Amino acid sequence: MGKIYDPKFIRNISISGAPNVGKTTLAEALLYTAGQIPQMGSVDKGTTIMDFDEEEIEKKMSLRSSLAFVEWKDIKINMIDIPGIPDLVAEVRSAFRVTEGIIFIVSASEGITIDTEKDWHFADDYKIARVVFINKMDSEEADFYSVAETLANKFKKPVIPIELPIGKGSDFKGTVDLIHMKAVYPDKNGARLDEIPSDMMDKVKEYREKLFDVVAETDDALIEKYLNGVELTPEEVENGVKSCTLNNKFIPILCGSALNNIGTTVLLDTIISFLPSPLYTGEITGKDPSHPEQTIRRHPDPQEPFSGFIFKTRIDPFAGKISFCRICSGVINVGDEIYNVNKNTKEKIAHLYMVNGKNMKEIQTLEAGDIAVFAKIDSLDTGNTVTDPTKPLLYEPIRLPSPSYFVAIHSTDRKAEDKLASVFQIIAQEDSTFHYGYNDITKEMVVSCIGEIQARIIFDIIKHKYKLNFETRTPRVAYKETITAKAEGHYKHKKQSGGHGQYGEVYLRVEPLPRNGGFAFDEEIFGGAIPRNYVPAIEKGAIEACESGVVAGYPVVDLKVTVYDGSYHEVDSSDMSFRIAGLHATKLALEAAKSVILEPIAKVRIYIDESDIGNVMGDLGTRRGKVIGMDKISEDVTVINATAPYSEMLAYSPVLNSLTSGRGRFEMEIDHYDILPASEYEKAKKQAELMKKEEEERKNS
Ligand SMILES: Nc1nc2c(ncn2[C@@H]2O[C@H](COP(=O)(O)OP(=O)(O)OP(=O)(O)O)[C@@H](O)[C@H]2O)c(=O)[nH]1
Ligand SMILES: [Mg+2]
Repeated sequence: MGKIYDPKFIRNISISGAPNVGKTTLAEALLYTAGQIPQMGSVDKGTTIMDFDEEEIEKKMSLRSSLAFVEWKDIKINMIDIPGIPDLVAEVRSAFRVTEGIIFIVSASEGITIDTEKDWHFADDYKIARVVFINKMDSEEADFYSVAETLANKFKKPVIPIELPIGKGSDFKGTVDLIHMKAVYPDKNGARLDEIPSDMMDKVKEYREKLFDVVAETDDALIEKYLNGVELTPEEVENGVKSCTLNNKFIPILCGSALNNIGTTVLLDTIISFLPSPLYTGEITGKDPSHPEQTIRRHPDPQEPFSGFIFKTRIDPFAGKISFCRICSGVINVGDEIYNVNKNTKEKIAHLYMVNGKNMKEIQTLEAGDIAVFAKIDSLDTGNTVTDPTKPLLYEPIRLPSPSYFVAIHSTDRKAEDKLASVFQIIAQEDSTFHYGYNDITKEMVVSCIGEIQARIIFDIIKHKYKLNFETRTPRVAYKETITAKAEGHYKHKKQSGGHGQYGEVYLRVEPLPRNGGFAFDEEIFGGAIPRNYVPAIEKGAIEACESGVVAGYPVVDLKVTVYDGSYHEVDSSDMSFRIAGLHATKLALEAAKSVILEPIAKVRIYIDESDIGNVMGDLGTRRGKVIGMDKISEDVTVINATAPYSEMLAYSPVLNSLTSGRGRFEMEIDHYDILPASEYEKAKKQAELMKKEEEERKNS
């Protein structure tokens, strides 16, 4: 049976930062320092707790978030190691959603990158307390002071060191604790305290002053003492740093080398002392599912009714579906029944686990503030709220950007194609930013996600793990056709071939409907020219005619077909005859009704720096984009709201990257259809021909 931790003895921490800065290695060092594992594994050898997936071991990088925990001075620290690849934004947002603190890792040799900034802004959005850990101090290119300076200047809140490195590169030995004024060296018992090297005293004085300036601000009594030149005590500084960090007003910088396990004991102490517990963060609000306008409040209190939030799903080849649940309130026990509020289903908890990477340990009970793991409960999906069946409430789902990268999937192997859909389903459960669907117009499977790197990772997994082969290409555009004028069509279907003949005559009218009007059908037949029972067959024929239009063969939409006259034969008329007459009469009417091609228009949101507005707007103009408005959503970020033809935006990702030096991102979704300019007709017709050819090849294969 696992130990049960009171919420005030829990810390939930995200380990975040740009790719390759050492997040997984740091998690490994923390697990080792806290005694959770007997020796440190290595990313390069594929032996870490957090990067356990075959593909991660092969690529030597994290591809999804992993959870593990340590106990440090009686406090349980749940750590989520987030992959650095910027496309995997769902991993960042889901981890931030369920952790009260972040260890932000920055490389001492590479400094801040655009990816660091993006995650930092997410953390600001979620208002999460954080500490910075400047890693890789053992690297020869390490430059702690320059990185610390950039951090201090880059962000609005004070970001100031609370420790300084002793040496760097191969001489990096330990750190100076600026609060307690001690040198801290790694030791077989964790850490050894010593006097500060005398040659560092100038730097120490300089940085202690920076720290004191901020800390003194927290308290009037401290300001007075400080201004009168009275030295603040270590306790006063510590309390000041603690209160500022807990309340996210100040961000302390620490440093070390994850690889050599230097700086980890101070980091663990900092996590438990300065980062908030679930109890500290307190109230969580949700909505009453029956009255969404009403807010329900829960607290990380074991006495309250159970509620939890599923923030992550993993599909394990052996254990099946694994659901990670942040317990927001109450207690969960094996044998309890829980209610999935999103799905309206009840589930019995047969097993409950705590996990360390891939290792799952069965437990009986967990309390509010902790992270529980359920296995094999199919109805649970990421973003679902689970509660005590008698006390439901709904927590807000994880806010995720819409996809901006689209790829069509092609396979010449029919069996592989069927299997692909089921593999996509698994992947979509694990990654909420991955979507897929079959487009009936373009006759292709289209996958959408945040970016090209994410797509490539997913495709590699499918090829290696599921052994499925397929090709990818830019998706086709789902053009449609419509009419721009009223017109009439007449067709008499008459055949005499032994026995019963075939007879049906139809007069009909087509007229345009407003955009999104779809297809409408009506009849105005007088005097029984066509018996009523044949009208549905005529409608069927008209619908069939609209499946492929007369300009390039795309489906025809936004029109009304009205049958107003015709004739029939007592013996030879049938549903089939009238269907054929309806089909041809409609085709003839479409020919006369000035048919045009429609193209999908996307609503686009482009997030950029103010300085890139000119470039981005100029480029949008060349893509037939129309700017609707602009919003400055923060000090650094401006959003351009625009519409643009979907076809022009399919390969926009790399363009935006180069226009904004990697800072920009965009989201889009198809909003409406508009008439395709004549200059683009050739493209649409060529695509239609290709589709036809491919369809024939498929039929013959
Ligand atoms: N010199 C040095 N190398 C380090 C240190 N920490 C990690 N590394 C190396 O940096 C590389 C990346 O380490 P990871 O721990 O996988 O980095 P990560 O941030 O988890 O990377 P992603 O999850 O893929 O974004 C590996 O080769 C590590 O051995 C460090 O403190 N010093
Ligand atoms: Mg990693």
